[in-house]
Amino acid sequence: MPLAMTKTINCDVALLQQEVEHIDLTGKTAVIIDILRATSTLSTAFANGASAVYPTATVEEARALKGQAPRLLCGERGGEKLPGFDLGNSPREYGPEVIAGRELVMTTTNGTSAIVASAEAETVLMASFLNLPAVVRACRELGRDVVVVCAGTLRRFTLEDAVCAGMICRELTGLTVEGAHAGDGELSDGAVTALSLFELWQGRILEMLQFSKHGQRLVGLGFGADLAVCSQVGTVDVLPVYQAGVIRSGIPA
Ligand code: 3SL
Ligand code: MG
Repeated sequence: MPLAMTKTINCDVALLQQEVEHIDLTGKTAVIIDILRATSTLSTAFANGASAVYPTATVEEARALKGQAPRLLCGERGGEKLPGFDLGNSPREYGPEVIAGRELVMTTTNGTSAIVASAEAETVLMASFLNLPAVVRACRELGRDVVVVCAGTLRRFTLEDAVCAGMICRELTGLTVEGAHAGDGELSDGAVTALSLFELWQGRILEMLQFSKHGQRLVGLGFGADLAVCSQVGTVDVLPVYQAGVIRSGIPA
């Protein structure tokens, strides 16, 4: 549907997940982003046939949930797989031979806590570059105001989440920084900041991930190949949705 025919959507961006406690998410669509690497890994897991993912903020909660069913225990702390876990947080571990038809419990340092913290929104979607077009399409169809929540890293701003947030704002509203306040939809200062960073790195997503602090850290940990995977735009058509403690693919009817 052309943008002109859609309802006006206001876009807000929380550049850090800790901002969420100051934002009223009631009646809105929340879009959670942790490009490196939780939401990129979630997009991959659903594209490869995961049936459900239970995100938890803590390792203890994850271990308790794993005990309730034959689920794969997944996630990381400090970027590394935890002792006794089945999988870490690299999208390259989530192939169809491992994931198809399985339920997962997942805990990551920043991504899963951002998901849980946004639960009061009307709809909570998980976005990465990989599934960005599917998320934008869903936001348009839902027609509600959007709050994009950047997970950040250990309460600090991260470049990669903000650039993806800016790309979502651009795709959703069609607005540029120059004309940010000239359109129908309202953009918050967070959204304009994200849009500026997207304009700076547009067409250079892999380069941006390699430039980012967390990208460099992952390279140091031996996960450099994950950057190329996470930099791809629109390669999977999945829509992970968080509701009542579990993420499933697609908005429930
Ligand atoms: O913080 C997170 O949620 C993770 O995605 C971080 S890491 O890329 O696995 O280090
Ligand atoms: Mg991150």
